[in-house]
Amino acid sequence: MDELSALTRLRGLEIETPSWGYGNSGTRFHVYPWPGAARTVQERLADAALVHRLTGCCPTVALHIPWDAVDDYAALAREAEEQGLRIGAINPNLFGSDEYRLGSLCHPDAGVRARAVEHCRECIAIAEQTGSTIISLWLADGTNYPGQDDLRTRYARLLDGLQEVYGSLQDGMRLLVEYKFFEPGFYSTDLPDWGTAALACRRLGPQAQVLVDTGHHPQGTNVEQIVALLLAEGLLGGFHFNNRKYADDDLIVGSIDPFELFRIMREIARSDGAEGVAFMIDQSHNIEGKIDAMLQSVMNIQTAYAKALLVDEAALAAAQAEGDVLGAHRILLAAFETDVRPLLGRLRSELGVEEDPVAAFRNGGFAEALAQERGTASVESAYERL
Ligand code: LRH
Ligand code: MN
Repeated sequence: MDELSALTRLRGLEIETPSWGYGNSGTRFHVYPWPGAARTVQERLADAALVHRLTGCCPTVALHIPWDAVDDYAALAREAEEQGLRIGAINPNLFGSDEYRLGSLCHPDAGVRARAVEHCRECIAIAEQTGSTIISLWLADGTNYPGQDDLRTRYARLLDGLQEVYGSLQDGMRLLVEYKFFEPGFYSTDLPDWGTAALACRRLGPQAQVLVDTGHHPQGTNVEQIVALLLAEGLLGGFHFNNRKYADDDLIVGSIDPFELFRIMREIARSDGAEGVAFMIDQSHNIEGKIDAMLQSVMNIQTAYAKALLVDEAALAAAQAEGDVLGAHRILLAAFETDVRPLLGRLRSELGVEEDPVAAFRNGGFAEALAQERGTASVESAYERL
């Protein structure tokens, strides 16, 4: 499409940032505290609001419960609003307590399953108070050894549990079902792939859709083909954007394979029916600054989308129809190799933000001010808690 139409589409791209991406997160080996990193939900909201002020396209922040638990969620939503932000997806946490050792919705014990459903219902009630319309559900459920549990029985528990959660959704709310092929389950995972998530969503109903976390696939997976299929089926609810070289590395989106991100965003750019797809980031920044990492992530998504919007679709369709294999591929490459910085510069000047939000952050003294104000909070890693 032409630049003007691309600009219109780019103006409509809103990216949700994760509250947990602003805090000190690390690996099981160590958590390297970052000076000025957010320590409370209020500081995480303030950082998300800063990212929105510097990009003009991140008006919502996702919460994770209980990491972001407060007494008054309506008040929290008002605090966010005062900073030009809205509360976005509510993420239940069905992996962070001892009783989930053998799973949550798929746990052998009915009492644990019931409490897991209850936690999801609490998150639905929170969404009502924050005005959120998305419940974003990922299950760590799985097994570590063959024979540990019955795979078909766990699948039946999964469907029953999801059905109970789905039944508690309010009108206008969506349940996004996130899959992941392994970890922390190292033999089986109860929601391992797009197929299982899609089957479950079809059984649940129209308010259930699949969430594609770009780091949750086996090596070599054609993620854009999964996206194309889910779009065709009306089952693509949203993304958790990040990048990886090996496993679920949760690195800055587009930092390892920008061509893959371009191919994914092209499936969005070329298709109608992408309305309602939630573009959310899900990353943990272990050794780098949190806010400029988030800003770079937003820029990488905008860059991939801008390039994808510039694909000459008519010429591509003609080359594909003629079976001109290399010709078709080169048309895609031409868009990917287009320098879209001038186009994004126009977008950002229209949005009233700096041409380079990362430079604006770094040259604006924000990091120093936050480090001054908040200091450096150290966090123990899993191993260090031993
Ligand atoms: C699981 C996951 C999920 C979250 C968590 C922070 O790997 O992608 O989306 O709840 O990361
Ligand atoms: Mn995720």
